[in-house]
Amino acid sequence: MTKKRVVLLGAPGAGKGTQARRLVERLDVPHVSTGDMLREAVAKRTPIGLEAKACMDRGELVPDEVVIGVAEERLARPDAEKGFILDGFPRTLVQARALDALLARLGRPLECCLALRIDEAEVTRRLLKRAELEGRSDDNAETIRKRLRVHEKQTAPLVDYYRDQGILAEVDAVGSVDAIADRIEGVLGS
Ligand code: B4P
Repeated sequence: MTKKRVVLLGAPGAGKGTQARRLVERLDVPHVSTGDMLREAVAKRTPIGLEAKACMDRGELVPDEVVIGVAEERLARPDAEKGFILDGFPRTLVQARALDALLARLGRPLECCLALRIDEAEVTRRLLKRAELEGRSDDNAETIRKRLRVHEKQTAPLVDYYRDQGILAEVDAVGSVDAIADRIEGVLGS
């Protein structure tokens, strides 16, 4: 049976958003991207957006309590009962534990953490290319370096966290978008 309660883990630019958009179409579950939700809050100048903007522009993580609130509110909505693709959340151990506690309360535990494996040179190349195409304020050489350091320190340890839970699947995230989507499909469908 296909797994439908999934976390996508990976460095900035690993392709979490790209693969999540494919998966939600195929599985007919909501795409829960904390990055997208925070960017929307920034665009609307909400209090959360104003707090998040400075952190995002510096390449730092937005405070746990802010992001946890945003993610919990989204996951508690009825459409997430059939499953969800979490993209960019959790990013710290505190967030991972809060997510586990929420899903335990809802009686819908995670089924899979997909870790996208990719090296720094390739993600830097992708993000600099995205900077040319989309002009995102956190896609510049200095901020990308900072985001990669933050990822290594605060997010990479989640691989062990989910390995210990027995739900980790590592996927090679280099190659065409289609090839990577096929690898992910193989993992989730098994
Ligand atoms: P995110 O929006 O999550 O962004 P990301 O990590 O940069 O990107 P992603 O991995 O999704 O890459 P994408 O598919 O777009 O986070 C932004 C910021 O928000 C964070 O730095 C932080 O400040 C804040 N934030 C978000 N969540 C948070 C949390 N939980 N806690 C605290 N703070 C949080 O791919 C990148 C590029 O590569 C694209 O241009 C794409 O077209 C290209 N690409 C994708 N796949 C490719 C492939 N196979 N080959 C070539 N190019 C590819």
